[in-house]
Amino acid sequence: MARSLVELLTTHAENHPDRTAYRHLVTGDSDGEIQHLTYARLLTRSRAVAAWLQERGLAGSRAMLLHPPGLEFICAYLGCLAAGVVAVPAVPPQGRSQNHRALLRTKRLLADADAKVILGGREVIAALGAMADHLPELDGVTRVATEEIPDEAAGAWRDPGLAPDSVAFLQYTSGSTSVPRGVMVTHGNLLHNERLITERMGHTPDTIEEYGHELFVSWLPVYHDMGLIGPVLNTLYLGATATLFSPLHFLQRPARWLTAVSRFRPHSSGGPNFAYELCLKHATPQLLDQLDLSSWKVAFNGAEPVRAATLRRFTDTFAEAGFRRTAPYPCYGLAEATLMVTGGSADTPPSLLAADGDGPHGGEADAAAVGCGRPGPGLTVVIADPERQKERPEGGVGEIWVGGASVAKGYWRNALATRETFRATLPGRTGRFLRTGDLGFLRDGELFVTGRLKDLIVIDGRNHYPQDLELSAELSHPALRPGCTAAFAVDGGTEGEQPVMVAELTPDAAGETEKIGDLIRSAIGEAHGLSVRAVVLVHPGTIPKTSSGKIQRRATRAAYLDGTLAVVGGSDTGQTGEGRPVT
Ligand code: 1ZZ
Repeated sequence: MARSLVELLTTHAENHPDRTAYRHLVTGDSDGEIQHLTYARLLTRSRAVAAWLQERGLAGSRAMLLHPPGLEFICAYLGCLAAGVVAVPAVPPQGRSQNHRALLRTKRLLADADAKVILGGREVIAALGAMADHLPELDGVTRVATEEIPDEAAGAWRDPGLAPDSVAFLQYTSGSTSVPRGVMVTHGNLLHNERLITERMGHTPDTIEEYGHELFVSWLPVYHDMGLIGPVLNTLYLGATATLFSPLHFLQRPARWLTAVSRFRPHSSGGPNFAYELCLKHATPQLLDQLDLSSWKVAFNGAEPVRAATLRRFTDTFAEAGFRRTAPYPCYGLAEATLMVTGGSADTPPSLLAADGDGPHGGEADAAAVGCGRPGPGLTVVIADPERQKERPEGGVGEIWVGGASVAKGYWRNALATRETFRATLPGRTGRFLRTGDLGFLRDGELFVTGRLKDLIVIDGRNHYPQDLELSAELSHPALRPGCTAAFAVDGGTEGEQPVMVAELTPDAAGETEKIGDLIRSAIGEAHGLSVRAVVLVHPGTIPKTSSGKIQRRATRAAYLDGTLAVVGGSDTGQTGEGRPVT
């Protein structure tokens, strides 16, 4: 049995060198320019990158990857793995408005990962070169555009002798600039999770053959676990073919996703719930007429709460284009467990459970809880009472804990956070558990995710750390008290979660509340790309804190929803009664 994805790549390149591993839709359009990467090319390119790293004595160190969406990223990522270098995928700084934020994040990650080399696309490497004088963080960090490493370098590659326990890459939990946490994913974790995805999604050898190896179509970002471990690496694991395009091209025209599925006829494709909503917004009779979605067997939906209403509307709308009733595939996972924890079945429709526990009926079906499937082989999911570290009985809501071979090794250079998150124990159970910080319950072995214990805010499938939003808000005006802002999300129905900012003002700022509210709104818009549902300005000392001075976001949220916050000013765009106007 293969001990790493690197070994598997070698086997595939020997067995079917000319098969396309990945195609990249350069413009996002299925009838536009398409780049192809065969298994043989992928092996050569990844070995060239690997040998280049090995020659510079970088084995064992970290390499940051800053590539735009495309095939070069995959060659570089596998090049790191083949060199025994720990890959650190990151979002490349691009686009003017994003530059400042992206650069700040790049600098923080570079320092936290202690990366010795940056591999990137030509443009990113050139841009970093131009800024190098002002970026002391780049001192001593080698930079290279991977396109420029010649094929001939591949000959010098040496097998690094990868062990299942060695770290393959660091998955930085997306978005956090203030508290970067790199999840250490080992080669063993990767193989285990790929086996699990394969089993849960029904990617059997017969199915892959039947589909002519067309396994995935994906626009998901590859620096995020769902895009990377999912479509990109599951394709590699199975020696199949995936069609990829940029998330920006999807966001510009969501119909491109459906058109690509229709054209390339993959078995599996998916994204967060918001992506299905976006498609619904753009579904026109002309589009429906052109589509044939009948190949699509697994339409996976995860990374944020899965909504029964979205599944129903999507299935009803696209049935006309051949979309199967059994295709919606809710699933749950997180970077700390490599990727997938639970998933449905490829051949059955999702389970819906009405609030009274009797299954959905009539018009209430849209409000039903959606089952996220069962744990894959080799994983155990238990529901724990987080206060008492005890297992909850079947059906009881508690924190989702996960044990098994997909659970990552810990957080990079953060022993405290590793102990708190990865080393939980339960009476009567052997082994250590990962505390996910998510809430849910089990029913007949199926997981239902009901909420979140941790403060993470998930909007349009992107994770935002409240600390980051709070810092951006506080910096927008001097009258905002440092460390006295709370960011949290409220439920906006099919709009998904929406952020609310509560901020304490110094007493002398009372006359300026409207201006300050607007500044916070635009700071969050510019720095995080989020549209704030409500800004609530309050007197000093209003925001509840722990005895050690930590912001109590959940308590602040509860007070906001109850209407018990003493408000000085602000603005509210909430359309429902939930966030009442505050000015
Ligand atoms: P991340 C081809 N969350 O988002 C294979 N699922 O990781 C695809 N909340 O660490 C397989 N309901 O960034 C897909 N169903 O965030 C595998 O996101 C399953 O709060 C999807 O702690 C994996 C998504 C990976 C991902 C993790 C956090 C979780 C949770 C939230 C994920 C969710 C969900 C509600 C779900």
